[in-house]
Amino acid sequence: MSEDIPRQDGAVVLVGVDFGLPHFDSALEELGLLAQTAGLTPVERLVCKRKAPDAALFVGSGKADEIRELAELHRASEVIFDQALSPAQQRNLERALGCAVYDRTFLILEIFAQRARSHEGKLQVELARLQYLSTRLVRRWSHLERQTGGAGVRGGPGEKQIELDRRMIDESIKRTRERLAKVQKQRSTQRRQRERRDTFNISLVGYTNAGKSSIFNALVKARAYAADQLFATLDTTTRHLYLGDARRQVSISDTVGFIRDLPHGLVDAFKATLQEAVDADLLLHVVDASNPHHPEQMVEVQRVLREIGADGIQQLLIFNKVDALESAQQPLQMQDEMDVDGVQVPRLFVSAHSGAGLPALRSELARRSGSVPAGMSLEAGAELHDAPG
Ligand SMILES: Nc1nc2c(ncn2[C@@H]2O[C@H](COP(=O)(O)OP(=O)(O)OP(=O)(O)O)[C@@H](O)[C@H]2O)c(=O)[nH]1
Ligand SMILES: [Mg+2]
Repeated sequence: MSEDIPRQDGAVVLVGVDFGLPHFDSALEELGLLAQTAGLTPVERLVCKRKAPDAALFVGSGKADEIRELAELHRASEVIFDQALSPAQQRNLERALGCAVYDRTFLILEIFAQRARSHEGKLQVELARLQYLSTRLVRRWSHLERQTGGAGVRGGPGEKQIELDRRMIDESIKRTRERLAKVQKQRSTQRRQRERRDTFNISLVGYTNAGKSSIFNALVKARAYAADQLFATLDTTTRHLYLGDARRQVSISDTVGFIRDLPHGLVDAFKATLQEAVDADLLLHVVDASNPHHPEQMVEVQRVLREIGADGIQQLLIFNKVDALESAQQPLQMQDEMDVDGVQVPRLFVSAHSGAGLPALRSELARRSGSVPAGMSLEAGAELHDAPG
């Protein structure tokens, strides 16, 4: 029986099902990066095509057999699907495959849980995780029992157990929400105390791994954590940005990255963290120009910006990592404009690594914030100020 096969902890088989959607990642590259970021080791990747998901198993039963054999062959402890599975599909698959089965949503939640540092971040992730789990009444939440002092009975998911579990999880959700509301209230008071009106606020936003933290570091000469991992940054960091003879204070914030199919609960939970972006005077939308999927990534970022209500803020597109482009792909001009949802958005090409384009970015920021307008009148700078009051 498959249960008897010794499994290698952390070895995972990745599965992607191509339903003919344009963003299908046939190499499962992003899922592989997500798995690695969560500390897992992908040992095999398998993709298949289907018209629609099977209601019970997501894939066909023949494919499920194939996945089970692959998982046994590699002694994988888990199989991870690139798409969201329904709770029933997840349960059925675990039975059919003889090992733990997770989906992309769970993986993203796991990473956020590992990464969260601030009190608020931890609460936000916990809330999103509880909401995800509340629909999946399975045996995965021993941590909850520990927290609440234990509801005791393990054993099969009988009605009674499920009832207990449901109540426990609902109570945890309620408690977490209350704690979060308290923290967020304190935070908004602090924010109001900070004199924002005279400060020009810039926020870096973009797909995860685009290079936001690297650009932030290069601009403010700080050392925010930048790494070849997804979601290296979870908490918003804000610093003053010195742009020559500033007439006006400029602040810049590095924020959490976005990703395709960001679990809904997470977008919700991170709204407070992303508040810096919503309140910004200018968004620097950082794009990894060297990633062949960057057009889809940009669409996703625009979608999340709409969702958090930041789509009306003026943007600068920052096409980063030009050093990694082949010579045939190098931009002809380092500054131009690009059509984004029917709007012409100014675009700058830069490299946080080589420093190319950064002086131009700094002067563009200075110009927009009204801080170093060599030859620019005070009045022109003043136009950019928030309306008083
Ligand atoms: N070649 C090249 N790599 C870069 C450049 N800028 C950043 N990187 C690399 O891209 C990876 C991601 O950089 P980060 O700055 O952590 O990206 P981020 O957007 O902050 O990512 P998250 O916080 O995870 O959302 C790191 O391995 C960086 O070294 C660049 O200009 N050129
Ligand atoms: Mg970052």
